[in-house]
Amino acid sequence: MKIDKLVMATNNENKLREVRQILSPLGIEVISQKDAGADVNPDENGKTFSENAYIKAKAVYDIVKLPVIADDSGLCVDCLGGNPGVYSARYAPKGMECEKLLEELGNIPESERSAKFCCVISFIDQNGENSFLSGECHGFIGFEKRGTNGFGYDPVFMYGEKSFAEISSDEKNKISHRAKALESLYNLLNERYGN
Ligand code: ITT
Repeated sequence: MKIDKLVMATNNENKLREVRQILSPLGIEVISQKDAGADVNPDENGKTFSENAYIKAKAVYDIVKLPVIADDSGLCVDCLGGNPGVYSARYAPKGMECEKLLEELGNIPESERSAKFCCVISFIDQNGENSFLSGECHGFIGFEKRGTNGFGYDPVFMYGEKSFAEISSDEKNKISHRAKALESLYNLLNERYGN
C-alpha cells in the first residue's frame, strides 16, 4: 500500500525542515513526532549511526504504530579518525560545535582537512519492518565559519568553494548526505509500496 505519510522521530527542527522540503514535493507528508503524540527522547547509546537511528525510530513506532523515519547523522573528520562521528551532537555545547572543531584542527593544511557528512535513516513500516538507507557528502573543514544558513557544522563544512551555510537550502537538499539517504528511501517506497 502506498505510503503518503511518515512520522519523523526527531527533536531537531532543522532536520525536520530539511526532510519536509525534500519529501513534500514527492507527495509525502512528514509529521513531527510531537504532533503525532510521541514525546520521547530515547538514549542514543548505540555505537553506529544505524543503531542510533533504529533506537529513535523504534521508540516512536512503539507509540504511534505508523510508518516512521529517524535520521542519525554526523560529521566524520579524517584527521580526527572519523570523529566526532556518532558523537557530533555531543561534541561541544550547543552552538559551539564549529568553534571547537576549528580550534581542534588549528592550522592543519587544507589537504588534510577532508571530512564527510553521514546520514543513516531507519525506516520502520506499518508492520514494524525496518530498513536502513544511507547517504554521504564529501568535503573539507574550512578555516573559519562562513554563512548563516543551515545548522550545526554547516558554516565550517566546505563543499567546493562554498560552505553549506552559504548555499541555499534548495541547493543543500540536492547534494547533502540527508538528501541522498532520502533519495534511496523514496526508491524503496516506490519499489516496495508502489509510491
Ligand atoms: P535527533 O537525534 O533528535 O534527530 P540530533 O541533533 O540529536 O537530533 P543526531 O543525534 O543525529 O541528531 O546528531 C547529529 C548532529 O550532527 C547534529 O546535531 C549536528 O550537529 C550534526 N549534523 C547532522 N547533519 C547535519 C547537517 O546537515 N548540517 C550540519 N550539521 C549536521
